[in-house]
Amino acid sequence: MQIGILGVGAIGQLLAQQLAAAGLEPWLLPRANTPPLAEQGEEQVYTLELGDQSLQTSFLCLAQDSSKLKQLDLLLVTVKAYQVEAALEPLLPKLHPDCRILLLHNGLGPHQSLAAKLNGRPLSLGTTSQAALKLSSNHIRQTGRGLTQIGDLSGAPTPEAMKTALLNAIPGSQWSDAILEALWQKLAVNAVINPLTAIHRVNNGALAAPEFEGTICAILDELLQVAKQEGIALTFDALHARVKEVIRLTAANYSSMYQDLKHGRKTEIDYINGYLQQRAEQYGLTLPINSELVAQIKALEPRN
Ligand code: KPL
Repeated sequence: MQIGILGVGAIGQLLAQQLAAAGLEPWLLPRANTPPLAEQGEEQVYTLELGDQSLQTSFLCLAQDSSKLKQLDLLLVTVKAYQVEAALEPLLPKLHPDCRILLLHNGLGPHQSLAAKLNGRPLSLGTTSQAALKLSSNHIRQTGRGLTQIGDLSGAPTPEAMKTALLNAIPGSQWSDAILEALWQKLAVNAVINPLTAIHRVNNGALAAPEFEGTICAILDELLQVAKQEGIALTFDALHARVKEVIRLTAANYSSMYQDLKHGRKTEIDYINGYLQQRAEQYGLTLPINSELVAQIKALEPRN
């Protein structure tokens, strides 16, 4: 089975290392217009720091027009939500029609905008709370272990051998037959933690303070109104408990949105609270709290 990884950021590199450790030899595909680390067909050494261990692995880096793209059985897409369409679309005609796409990003949205372009190609979705920090273009440190959930959305189901290979390789991973529900739960976690930590410039743990409780409940109430319209079965108590648990488990972390703003990068707000806002409009709902958070984050994003 040949796996490709589109996007060689922290999560892309982490998964590449985990797949390689399980003997799967994935190929790496940097996004177009990012400088390739190696010429097409060349191997490049990547480093993973895990605790006091340092692991070096060589990966084959493919160019965007490599004939090897046709050999892929699975393309794992690990770029940011707002990069998915632009990164994936030019590659689709170069992939074998049976090559499965697996999207792994924070937030929701690209699976809907891509649907018409996939022409029946199998699509799977996933979410991970593993965490890694990019120290340089080919060097990461794993900063958190966590749950990875993967499931099928459309097209042919994932073959058993591929499922087993992925679940064996990725620590803490599980198959989800209701992947959209799992992604909405993660959406709830991100809709609370990401904008609040970025606006108040605090770590995740600071949100345990009583002053945030009202806002947290209001964000979740609004999310539940939209989820209900979408036919996604979620309950307030379960979501609230999950959000509180993630705040506790990742207390020392700074959210990805906090870090994006700190480094002058665009955020994934359009695919998190903005996604809720956009879906709400379809149903004639208004989401005052989520819309306010979107506006505040947009005001903090770099202009261009
Ligand atoms: O996914 C995250 C993020 O920062 O994007 C959480 C779970 C909030 C951890 O920081």
